[in-house]
Amino acid sequence: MMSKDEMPPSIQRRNPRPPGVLALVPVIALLLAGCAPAPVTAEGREVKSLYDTFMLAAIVVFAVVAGLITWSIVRYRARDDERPPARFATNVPLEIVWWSLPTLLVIGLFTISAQVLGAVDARTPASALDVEVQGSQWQWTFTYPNGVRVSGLPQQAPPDVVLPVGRPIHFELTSPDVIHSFYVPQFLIKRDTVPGIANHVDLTIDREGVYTGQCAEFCGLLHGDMRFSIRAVSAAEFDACLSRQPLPGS
Ligand SMILES: [Cu+2]
Repeated sequence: MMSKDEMPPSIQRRNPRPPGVLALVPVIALLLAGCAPAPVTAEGREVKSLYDTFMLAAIVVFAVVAGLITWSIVRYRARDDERPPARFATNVPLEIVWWSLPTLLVIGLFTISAQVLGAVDARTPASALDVEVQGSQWQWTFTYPNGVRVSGLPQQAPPDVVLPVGRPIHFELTSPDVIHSFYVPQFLIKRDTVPGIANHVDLTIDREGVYTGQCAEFCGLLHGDMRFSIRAVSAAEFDACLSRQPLPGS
């Protein structure tokens, strides 16, 4: 057989040493975790914290498992000058460890997930601003407590909904036709509008800005046009907007 030094350079270049792919995995995972948009609601921050916790747990588990596998391969590789390593059928203490650690990890992740889910799904106090949100083919209609509506039309400028920061908002979600999904990436929460069911999501926006939303459930021909934007303003500016008729953007 031809040794590597005897190979033509072109062949040597086609067989490079394998890169440290395993070392890149945690880096890629961290970069992907950074893809989640920065949350702008109190509830979104809890969701982001949950994402980060899961990512951290996954990195630790990967490092431990890959590290033990690598150590076992190197430490117990076959050597000509050694007898084969001892073989065991069972090892009760070790089995208890590798059964209990993943079980405790799963229970812990389940517990904090249930806590975050409960907090995100909680109804806000009676002082919340009630906003009705109707998703229909293919537009969104937002109705304020005073009856003012902000509505969009397909293939036209999306509706611009003005909302206050620092005040709980109760979104009542409905649909007259098919399932749509109310989704603003910076909120980190998505909720369906389902015909015949009054769904809801309660949020407190804590940063002023304009946040683009989009229907996230394929609902037919012009699904892609079901966009909207939420303009979060100070409470004083919101009250001033609400007292004007019609609202900006309506
Ligand atoms: Cu849709």
